Amino acid sequence: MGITVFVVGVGEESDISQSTLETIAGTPSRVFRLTDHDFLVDDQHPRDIRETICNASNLCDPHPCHVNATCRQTGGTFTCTCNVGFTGNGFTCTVVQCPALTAPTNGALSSNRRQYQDQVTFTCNTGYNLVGPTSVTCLISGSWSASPPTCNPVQCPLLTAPSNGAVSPTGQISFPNAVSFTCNSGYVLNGAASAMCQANGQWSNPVHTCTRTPCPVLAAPTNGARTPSTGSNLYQDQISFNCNTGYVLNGVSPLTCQATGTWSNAVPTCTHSNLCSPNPCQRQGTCTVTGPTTFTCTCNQRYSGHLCQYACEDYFSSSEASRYAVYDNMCYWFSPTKHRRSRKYTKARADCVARSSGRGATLALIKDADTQTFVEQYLGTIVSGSRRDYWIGLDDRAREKHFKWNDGTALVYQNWARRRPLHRGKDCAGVMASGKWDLYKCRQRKAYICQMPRVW
Ligand SMILES: [Ca+2]
Repeated sequence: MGITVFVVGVGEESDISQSTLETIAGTPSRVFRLTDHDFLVDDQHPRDIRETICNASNLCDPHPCHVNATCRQTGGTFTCTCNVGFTGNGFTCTVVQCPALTAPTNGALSSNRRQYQDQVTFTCNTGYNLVGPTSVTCLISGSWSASPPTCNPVQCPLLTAPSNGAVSPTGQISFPNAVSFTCNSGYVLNGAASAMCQANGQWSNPVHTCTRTPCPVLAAPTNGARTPSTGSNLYQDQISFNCNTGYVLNGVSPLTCQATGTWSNAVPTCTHSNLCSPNPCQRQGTCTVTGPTTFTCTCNQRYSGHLCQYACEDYFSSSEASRYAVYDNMCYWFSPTKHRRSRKYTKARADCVARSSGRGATLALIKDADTQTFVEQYLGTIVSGSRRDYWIGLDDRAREKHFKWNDGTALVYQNWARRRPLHRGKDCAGVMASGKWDLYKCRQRKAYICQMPRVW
């Protein structure tokens, strides 16, 4: 139910302006300015006012409300209500507005409109995906129907680093970023060094492979060969070289293909060897070249040493040279059996030592059955007829019945002719023609067997 208000003011005409009165009344037709009291009492005017206001058939015509408001008459009154989309008291209505929108980063808005029922749509730039609502509407409440979306960059598939290489940076990469491919030292990349994550979510280049750095192909040296004969020229490969017989290798072998793509050294050369000319081997030994600076001598029997420089006969005069034999890399010399060449035990031992010029000669040491067999066999070839005994390097002069070999070692292997040697005044051992041992007085004169190292 509307309320009709009447106001009567008395005062100077300048106290209140016509426009203020019209604002209060809502329309000029309801404002009446009277000049004096008589007007109010006697005149037709009051009756006109009452009829105009109270008997009006349509209070909403002319429209007394705001242009964006609706007037409703109820009995003798009317009400003003702002239209939908406007807010106010009906005499003053302002439009409903939502907050201003800004375009999402890497995207755009369809318009900047933001009044009630306005719809704004969003789009994202190429390479960006819209996450959220594609459009929002301004509600009667003055808020948008939803939060605006964001534009997220398109992501490319995860990349796996190539074998023997790396991809950088790692992890999820999105448009419009790029990655670079590198290979470990010694490897080269086959293809592009980088790839970009494109707007369509695809990489601009595939991941390439890292293969071993190649070195130049090497040929075999003249008068030589390489192993392997072909190929094998990638990082860490090795090639070895050798020369034909009679040639020596000058340089390094094998060569290794390095990370830099170069060989560790120059290819070696094969040059004719002169190591065996003139023949460095003595006593007609055979010379064979075995390397750039090495050769070997193959010695004729009886000679030894790397130049065949050693011979048992060197210990002896030419007339005695036939009385030696070689066994187990030792020279054995059997002294002549003539009486004048016989020696007492100590003299015989001293003669052996003197012959070897300090090279460690002794009387023969027969420490095992094999050496015994050798001695027996040799005695069999040079002894005939009458019995001959030879001193060997065994005695118990230091302590009775405690035999020691000339080199200080104790007696282990034994080959005595008797079950127990007869010790009565006898301290020095000898070997009989039969090969069996016996014990003699050391001052007796006998032939003797010396042993000297074959090589020194
Ligand atoms: Ca004794």
